[in-house]
Amino acid sequence: MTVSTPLWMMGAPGSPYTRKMRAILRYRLIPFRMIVQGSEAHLARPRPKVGLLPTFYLPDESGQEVAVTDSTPLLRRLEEEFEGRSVIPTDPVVAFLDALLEDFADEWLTKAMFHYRWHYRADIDKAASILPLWQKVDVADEEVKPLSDFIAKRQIERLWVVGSNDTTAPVIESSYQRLLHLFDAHLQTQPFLMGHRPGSSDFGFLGQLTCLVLFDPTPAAIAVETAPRIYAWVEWAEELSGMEPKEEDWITRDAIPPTLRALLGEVGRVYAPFLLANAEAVEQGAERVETTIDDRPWTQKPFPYQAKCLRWLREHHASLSADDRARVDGILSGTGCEALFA
Ligand SMILES: N[C@@H](CCC(=O)N[C@@H](CS)C(=O)NCC(=O)O)C(=O)O
Repeated sequence: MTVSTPLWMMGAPGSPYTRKMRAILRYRLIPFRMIVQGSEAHLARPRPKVGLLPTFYLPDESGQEVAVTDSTPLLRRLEEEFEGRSVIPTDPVVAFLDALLEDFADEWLTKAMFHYRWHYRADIDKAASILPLWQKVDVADEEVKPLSDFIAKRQIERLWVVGSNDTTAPVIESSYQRLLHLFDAHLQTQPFLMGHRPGSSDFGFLGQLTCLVLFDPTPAAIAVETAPRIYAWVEWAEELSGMEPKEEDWITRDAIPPTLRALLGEVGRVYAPFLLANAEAVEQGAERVETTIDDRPWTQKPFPYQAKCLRWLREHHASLSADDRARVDGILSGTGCEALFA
């Protein structure tokens, strides 16, 4: 069913996936209307199966408006519905690397995002005081206070979902710091992960980094001190409506930048072992994921959605032609990511 514009989206500025999708709509010049959670416009619309931010309202096969979530399939549906300014690289080999890095941002970098927002006092206080005002700004202070307390309590209780705890904090924090360094090195030679035009992975990174680098004080201070270029990138890349992308702007399979392979090395170092241990725990119905990541202990509740992420990545890998798969495997060899597809 073709969608009509403007697209309607419910989201919030504090949500990394909202920022990811909003930046894609802006870059792709797709007209949209954004509404906030809890507003009249939101309450009048259908509810998704799982209430997540952002939620899009799109027609189903019969033309009926339904609520749809999950940025990864959503942005791919928009590719089918709207032509031009694609965020999926044309070469299937490059598109695979893009999908892998997008998944890493959505599912691993978000651990840092959620961890930093709800772990240290300064970040908790800032988020608790501002997040409720993003639902409605014209309210008296006494009305905000209970909402602040409610949101902070609920989110801190949910830290286990992403695997942030005292055991895993050092792994998450050092991965974030390495990532800043590696991404900064990459950006010194080209403006996007995917070359001179952005891919879905760029928007995945962007979404999480709007929180980490622009909003939450602890990770933002680290970024501004060690990688000011990334701060500049995030503010700039949120609004790419004026760019004129060309086919030759994508990186090519024959010249994968060493700095991109170094980033894939971070994916292999932390995210690959996590995905494998998590999928095994989910499969065995285990109470906990207990593994070693980056030579340090890792423990968290199993996360069924992320077992699906591994399955999707494997299906994508298997769907490549034999030639393309061999090229991908060659690029991933030695990064640690190859373990995902062994
Ligand atoms: N995989 C989803 C994740 C979306 C998601 O987890 N959104 C968060 C906020 S950024 C959420 O709505 N969490 C539940 C809640 O806050 O109630 C996507 O890519 O859109």
